[in-house]
Order: sequence, then C-alpha cells, then structure tokens
Amino acid sequence: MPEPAIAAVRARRIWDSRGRPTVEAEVLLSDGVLGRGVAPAGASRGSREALDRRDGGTRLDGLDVQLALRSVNEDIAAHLRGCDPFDQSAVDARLIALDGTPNKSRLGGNAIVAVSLAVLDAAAASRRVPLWQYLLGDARLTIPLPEIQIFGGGAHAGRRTDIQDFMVVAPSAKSFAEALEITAEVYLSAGKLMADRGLVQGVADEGGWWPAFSSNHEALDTLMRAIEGAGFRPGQDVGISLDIAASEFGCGGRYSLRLEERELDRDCLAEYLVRLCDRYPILSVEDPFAEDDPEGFRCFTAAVGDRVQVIGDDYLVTNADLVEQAAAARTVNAVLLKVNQAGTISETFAACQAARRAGFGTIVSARSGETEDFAIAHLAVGWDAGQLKVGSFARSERMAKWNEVLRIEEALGAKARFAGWSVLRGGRSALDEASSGGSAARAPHAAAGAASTAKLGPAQHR
Ligand code: 2PG
Ligand code: MG
Repeated sequence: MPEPAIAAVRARRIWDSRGRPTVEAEVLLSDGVLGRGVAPAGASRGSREALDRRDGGTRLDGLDVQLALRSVNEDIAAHLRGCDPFDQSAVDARLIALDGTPNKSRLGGNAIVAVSLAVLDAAAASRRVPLWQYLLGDARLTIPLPEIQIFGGGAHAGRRTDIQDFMVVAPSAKSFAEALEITAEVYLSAGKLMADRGLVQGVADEGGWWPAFSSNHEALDTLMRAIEGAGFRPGQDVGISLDIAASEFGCGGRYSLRLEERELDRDCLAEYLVRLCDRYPILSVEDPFAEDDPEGFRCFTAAVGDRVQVIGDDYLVTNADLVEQAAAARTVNAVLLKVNQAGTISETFAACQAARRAGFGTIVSARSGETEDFAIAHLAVGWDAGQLKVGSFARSERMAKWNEVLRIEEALGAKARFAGWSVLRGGRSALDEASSGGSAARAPHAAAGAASTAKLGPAQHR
C-alpha cells in the first residue's frame, strides 16, 4: 500500500464563540481519511501576529471570511494536492512560500492556520492514533497544569478592568481532574460572592465573570475571598495568575490604568506589579508591559523572575526568533504558544523548542474567539508543554478543551503524570513565599517540557 497523500483541501465558513465568521478547513487524504482544522481569533492581538484575511466593508462588520475561503479553495488546495501529510514541516513551508508575505496577509493567517491544523489532524487520523500520541510518539509526557480564568477584563469585557485575565492555578492537585474540580469550586464561589454584592454583569468573552470592580485590588481581594470561600488556602492550595495584556493600555513606556485613573511610567508600573506579587500569591504574570517595552519586561523579570513566571504573549507572538532574542535579553522566563499567532503548526512548534532551549516555561493557549474545536488540548499534551490556558470554566468552547484533557488523562491511566508544581518557577515554595510576602531564593525552574524530547510528528525524523 503506498503512503497516503493529500487528495483534496477545502474550506467552509463556520462561526466562533463571539458569533463571528471563521475558517474551517478540511483535508482529505488518498486513504479516505479526513482531517479538520479551525482558525481561532484574538481580541487583544500583538502587532506582529499573522494577519487574518477578512472581507472588510460593512457586511458582518467587515469580518466575513469569503476571501480567506477562496485562499484555501483555490490557491492552497491546488498547491497541496499530492503532498505528504506526514511531513508537516514541508507542508507548512509550502504554505509560507505560497503566501510570500512576512505576516501571512496575502492568503490570510486564518486560512493558513486552519489548513496547517487540518493536515496534522488528518495525519494523526490516518495513523489511527489520537493527535497527542501522534505528536509525542514514545516520549515522556505530562498532563498540563490548567490556568483558568475567574474574572475577565480588558478587551474581553468592555475594558471593565485594566488587567485582562484574573486566573487561578491549582498546582497542589494530584491530577488534572482534581485541578478542574478545585477551579469549579472557586469559580462558583466567586460568582456567589459577586452576585451577593451586585458585582456580576454577566460573563466575559472567555467565560469568566464580567465584573463591576472599582479597582484592580478589589478584583484580587475578591479572588482571594473566593478561594477561601471554596475551602482552599490562597497561597498554599491555589495560586493566582494574571494576564495584564499591557499593550492594551500602554505604549511608549507610558501606561494608563483607567479603573484607578492613574497614568504610570514604566518604573511605576513595575513597582505596582511587584507590589501585587508581594501582596498576593501570584505565580504567573503574562504581558506585564506593552509589546514595545522590552525594558519593562526585563526589569520586572529581574525583580520577580525567581519566584514568578513572566510570560510573553503579545510581546513574542509565538515567534522563535523573538523568543531567542528574549532569552538573550532575559526579558521573560516563559512563552505563550498560540497557533494562529505564528500561523502554522511548524512555526508554533519552533517557538516551543526555542523556549525550551532557553529553559523557559511553555503554555499552549487558546484565543478569546474560539470554537468547539479542541486540537490545542492535544498540542499541549503532545508537545509536553506543561501548561494550558483556554479561558474560564464556562461556555462550551472553553469546556470542550478542558473536557478533552480529562479524556486524555483517563486514557493514559497510571502513565499520566500531572505537571503540578514542576512547571512553575520556584516550585512549591513559590506560593508560600508569595503569600508571606517573602523573596528568598527559590529552587531553579524545572519545566516539565524542558527535558522532554517531544517532537512535531513522526515525519520530522525521516
Ligand atoms: C490572551 C488571549 C487569551 P486574545 O491575551 O492571552 O486570553 O486573548 O485571544 O484576545 O489575544
Ligand atoms: Mg495574553
């Protein structure tokens, strides 16, 4: 039997969690196997991300994707027919060359990422193994630590708070299933607490409570009370993780905290954030400064990087070269990985490997605009990323991903090792010290993925 080849590629318009059009691609192999991939969409985007192709004009707010569908159905389909679906790197290289622009704007990042994911999905299906297993082969594996949003703010909740994501992590849990249960309790507890005080305005784009807080401190104090109300010890059982998404409220080294009616320069924002880390059990801070402010990142990482995970998202846009520069300049110690920021699976994996080489933590992440597609749950496990961020604990486009990791954990049985503390800076002591305001030296970072031999797929090694 000859190895299967790509026989056809096509795309359709489907709708995302914000009711906006997006691209779903299907790749048919010559053995009759079908793979699918869907493009997610961000709201707080880095300026160097792959660019979606949208129709513009007034229909559907200019967001329709008929042009991106044409990219797939005409250009891409003609160029991928006959290609080897198991050679993901070659497929992605072909997509990149065909597009020919630095930001994928000709064919559209949405068209390209949907096809790249669909090829990977088809390859795994053709081998009759789950996607995570196809990626991992026999390498070591960790079930990722989930980072789960409790309140949504920033661009996901009408800028109701300056900070975009108020999240919790439960690294003391013994399994992914237990981490979800702990988070479910905290989410419920937060909802009740806020409802009692008239502070719930609904749910934000990623399912977290849409709050009516009057300061960022009020949000953090409420989160502390929610953790306690659920029966957990903040600083021992459950830690806090923030996505500041500072590019949304700052540039040129100046930041405007609308909720607190304060204008801060870089040094003042650094002081403000370090104080938050001293006062609350904060384990992880994403995009503490704007993407044009590497000096802000560097100062903050120098101040807290031994005990706090400092993540680059809009700043590094899942780009291996930028990750290498960040490693040389010591501006972060962890990298968010979003497939549609890079635009292809291979480029996302390259950023993941660059992060590993630097000893950085890695977090596979969803976007604020998502669908029921759960491929990223498999990427997080298959690449042994160690951490997964997909939004809150509500709305099916979020729950689909959490639930899929539950299935993977169950399928693995005794072989499943939950990442827990091993992927966080400073390990278990970080929470205790953060909660007591201490800053003693902590153990070196030991990312689950750092020692892993996780790879892109079998064909990578031919
Ligand atoms: C982020 C993501 C997810 P968006 O900033 O990390 O929270 O948001 O997809 O809007 O960029
Ligand atoms: Mg972010």
